[in-house]
This record gives sequence, C-alpha cells and structure tokens, in this order.
Amino acid sequence: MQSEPKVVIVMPTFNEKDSIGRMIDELCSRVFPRVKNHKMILLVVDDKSPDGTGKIVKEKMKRCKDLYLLEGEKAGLGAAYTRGFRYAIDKLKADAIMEMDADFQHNPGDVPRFVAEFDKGYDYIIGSRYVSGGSIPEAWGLDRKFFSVAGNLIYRVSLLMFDIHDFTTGFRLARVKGYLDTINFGKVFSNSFSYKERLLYEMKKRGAKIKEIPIKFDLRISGDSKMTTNTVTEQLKIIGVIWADRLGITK
Ligand SMILES: Nc1nc2c(ncn2[C@@H]2O[C@H](COP(=O)(O)OP(=O)(O)OP(=O)(O)O)[C@@H](O)[C@H]2O)c(=O)[nH]1
Ligand SMILES: [Mg+2]
Repeated sequence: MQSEPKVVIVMPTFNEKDSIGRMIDELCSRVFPRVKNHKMILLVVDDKSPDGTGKIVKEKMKRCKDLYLLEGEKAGLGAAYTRGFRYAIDKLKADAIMEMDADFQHNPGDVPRFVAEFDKGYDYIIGSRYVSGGSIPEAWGLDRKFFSVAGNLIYRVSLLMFDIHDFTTGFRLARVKGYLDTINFGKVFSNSFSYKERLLYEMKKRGAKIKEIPIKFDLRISGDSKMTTNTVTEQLKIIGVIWADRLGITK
C-alpha cells in the first residue's frame, strides 16, 4: 500500500517570538487536520534567535507531534532554506516542500489551497500577489510598493519569463521527486533572499508544471523586517547569475 504524500512546511525564523507560538498553534491544531490524505509537517529553521524563538518551538513540540526544529548559526535566509530543504528531503522524506514565513504575512489558512494544486499534478505552486485576487499591503509605504512592483517587472523582462508574475514571493510549494532532489542547493543558492529567484529558475529549467495562485500578503503582525539594502543588491545580481547559467558560462 502506498503511504500518503508528505508535505513539509519549511519555516525560517529569526527573532519571531511574538508570532511563532500562534503560527504553530494555527497550523498544528487548525490547518493540518483540514488537509486530508496527506502527512503534514512543520519544520522551523531557527538561527539561534536571541529572543528565545527556539525555546517556544521546543515547548510546542511537546504537544504537536508534527513539529520539528532545526537550529543553526545565522547565515542568511538562503542558507536557512538550504538547511531546511536538505533536512526535509533526507531526513523527513518529503514529497513536497512549502516555503512560508512565520510573521503571518502568509495566511496559514491558504496552505490547503497549495496542497490541492499539488494533488492536481502541478510541480511548483507559487503564491502570487500579482495575479487577479492577490495583493500587497495597502499600508506599505510608496517606496516598498515601488520596489516590489518594479522588482517583479524587472525580473519578468530581464529574465524573459513573461508567464510569471511574482518572483519574490516566499509562499510556495515545490515537488521533491525529479525537481528539488536534483538541485544542489549548496552550489546554486545564494545565502540571501535571492535564493527565491534562483529556485524559480531551477524549477523552470527542469520543466516544472507551474501554477500561480492568488495570495493576500499582509503586514507582519509584530517583530522587525530582516530585509536590508544588501538584499536589494543581491536581488539584482541574481539576474546576471541566471543569465550566466543559461549561457553556460558558469563554473
Ligand atoms: N533562520 C532565518 N530566518 C530568517 C532570516 N532572515 C529572515 N528570516 C525569516 O524569514 C521570514 C521572512 O523574513 P521577513 O523579514 O519577514 O521578510 P519580508 O516578509 O520580506 O519583510 P517584511 O514585510 O518586512 O516582514 C521570516 O519568518 C523571518 O523570521 C535568517 O537569516 N535566518
Ligand atoms: Mg515578513
């Protein structure tokens, strides 16, 4: 008998003490029981947050059996995802991996919609703010709105990927077999936020069947943003890196 597909949500955290407990409760007690015929797991990848995020997760693990914690040194978002993806594939034997933030900008209630598209046969499901029905926070300042909208436009045009509308979203689901398990994360992922564009490129390169589904991206409920100016530079550099790979001029 075939076992039910295993979906692992990889959730990186750095100083998210005010949201992580609520997020775990929401996923473990409300959302996971709603997803029938799948084994749902939450893997928190915490970089030894000084605010005690890891301690809260350990406490919650006593009651939620589908919760795991992976602790490590802080080396950036891409590095945290690399660790998380590897653990989810090698140790947890995931069939699909979701990326999701801890600060409630991603609605945990949307998780079953991603799984439903995976069941239809899609390999890469992208939670998109820039398709009909999706949105960015009304309260964002003009600068943040501009960077997000213009950034995505720049990616579409410069990477010639006109079928994709949201390159920088961090709410996604990817199939493992034939896709994530063929990617050398350590080699291709940058440690920064730009791992996102690279992962999208790698999935497309492998011929993934892609579906963008609308999401409403909210304001973070508490805590501080981890985006920096460095993030913006890295996110522009990734265009050159992807073109170098396309043209076969990488090492
Ligand atoms: N483990 C780990 N997690 C990180 C790191 N940087 C960011 N995160 C987490 O990744 C998720 C996304 O980071 P955010 O700072 O929320 O980025 P953002 O959503 O683009 O920015 P805001 O809209 O300001 O929240 C959050 O759950 C963070 O706690 C990191 O270096 N290590
Ligand atoms: Mg956030």
